[in-house]
Amino acid sequence: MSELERTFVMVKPDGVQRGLIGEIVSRFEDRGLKLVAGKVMQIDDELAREHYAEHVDKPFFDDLSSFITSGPVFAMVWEGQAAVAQVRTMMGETDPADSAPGTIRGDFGLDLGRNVIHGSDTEEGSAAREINLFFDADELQDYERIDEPWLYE
Ligand code: D4T
Repeated sequence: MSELERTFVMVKPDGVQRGLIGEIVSRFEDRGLKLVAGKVMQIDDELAREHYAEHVDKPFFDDLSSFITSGPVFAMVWEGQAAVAQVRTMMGETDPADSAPGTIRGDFGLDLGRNVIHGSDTEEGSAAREINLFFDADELQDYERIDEPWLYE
């Protein structure tokens, strides 16, 4: 087994309203990833600006900020081998219209501005930054899944 990673994942307000939390959690659980934190929460304007700092000056930022603060999200941390990249692959492309069937956005989305889920990108430090932004250290659980010997060589 190579090193385990943690990644930040969030069901966005559209996914929460459409009742997709359970389906999305099931996909990651079935894959063998381990849920180490999760909470329903509301993102305020300040957190939206921090989380989407790279997009603050983009023309779509105001719509993006209104959307992400429009209702509760389900924030999570998932752990597993190459978890950051595996979650990104399972999510599909940023635009659901470009996402393959079988991916979360390819199965549940049609529009770029309603793309159901967020997952940390693979850039070094992104996942750790986002986990720290949304969770306190004592909200993250360390434990073993009973099937770990059957998930990893
Ligand atoms: P997030 O961060 O939401 O998981 O999406 P990605 O990591 O896949 O994509 P991103 O950071 O490039 O975009 C963030 C968010 O902004 C919306 N968006 C993006 C938009 O509304 N219009 C646009 O032109 C772009 C590029 C969708 C996702």
